[in-house]
Amino acid sequence: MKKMISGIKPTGQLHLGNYIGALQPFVQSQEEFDVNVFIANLHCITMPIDPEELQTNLRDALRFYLAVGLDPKKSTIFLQTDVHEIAQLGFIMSCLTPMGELNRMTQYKDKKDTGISLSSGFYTYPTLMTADILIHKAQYVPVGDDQKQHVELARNTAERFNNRFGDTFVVPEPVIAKVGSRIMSLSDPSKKMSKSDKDGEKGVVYLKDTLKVARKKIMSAVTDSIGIVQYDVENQPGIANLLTIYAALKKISIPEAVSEFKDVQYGGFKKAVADEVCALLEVLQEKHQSYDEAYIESVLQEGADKVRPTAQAVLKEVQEKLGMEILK
Ligand code: AQP
Repeated sequence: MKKMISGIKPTGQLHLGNYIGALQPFVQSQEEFDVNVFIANLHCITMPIDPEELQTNLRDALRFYLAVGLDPKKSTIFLQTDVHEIAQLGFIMSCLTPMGELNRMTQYKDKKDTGISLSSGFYTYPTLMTADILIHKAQYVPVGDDQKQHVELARNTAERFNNRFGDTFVVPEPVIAKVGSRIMSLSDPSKKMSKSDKDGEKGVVYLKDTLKVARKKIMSAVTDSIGIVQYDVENQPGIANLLTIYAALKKISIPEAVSEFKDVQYGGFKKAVADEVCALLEVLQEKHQSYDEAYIESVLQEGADKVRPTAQAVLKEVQEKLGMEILK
């Protein structure tokens, strides 16, 4: 069975973009692939955090992993820091990655351009992500559109290592959802829906939003004055985004979604999107409440125990090839 690896960094509450771009594809893959998903708590601390908030966000993320349908009997779920080998391989990967490549990373450039003070951990996080992926020898990495460049970096590093030190890593491929790989902000559809969006009160539907709040956000989503529900990203980005959300949740194609709303006005269309989103949130929130602490901990324990042997073997293989080991 081919392997998949992916993670989410709960720097804030998970949102509809995370669900459509990442969580839903993970769940759809678990019948066909050996799916491994982790909670990227090291990546979380690349930006300033509040420890209490982080605790809540980590636990919520895990509950949502389970609530969306990730089944610990089929998939492996673990916390990044429970597998120490990942951080160690991360340091090795940072030594094998030219700074020029990190300087080209769009996420880094975008954050740098905001003028906020960035940690060196934020700058090197794509090299940790390289380790996150390569340590599992996974073939596929399901990600949203924004993370594709980081998977390319992992591919480059794997190829470079294999050429220089002999065949070691599987060169992974990004898997991007056909519909919904980039859900946009509801208040500014030129921007990605993002946890760190300062306009989260309007632009981001969080999986924990009350149904009333979520519905209000969808009904107030920025649209245009054209008045026809059609998929035109350039001239009607808000409507295109709502169509994408609707199609992704209903698991239909964009043309199918468009044809459902051919003669419908924006108000009616938004209501239909809000109904879909609220139906999803209602189910997820109910399940989210239903897991007790002991169960949550057992899922993480089993996940880390399952992943660790491969991680240890790969790290050892890499260190041996680099001539770093003494004890056999
Ligand atoms: N808007 C989105 N549409 C589709 N997919 C998305 N993803 C994130 N936002 C969208 C995908 O979700 C997975 C987990 O992402 P992440 O939380 O680890 O990091 P991120 O991509 O940096 O997400 P955010 O919300 O934008 O976080 P902040 O604001 O903290 O930087 C990934 O597969 C991602 O592509």
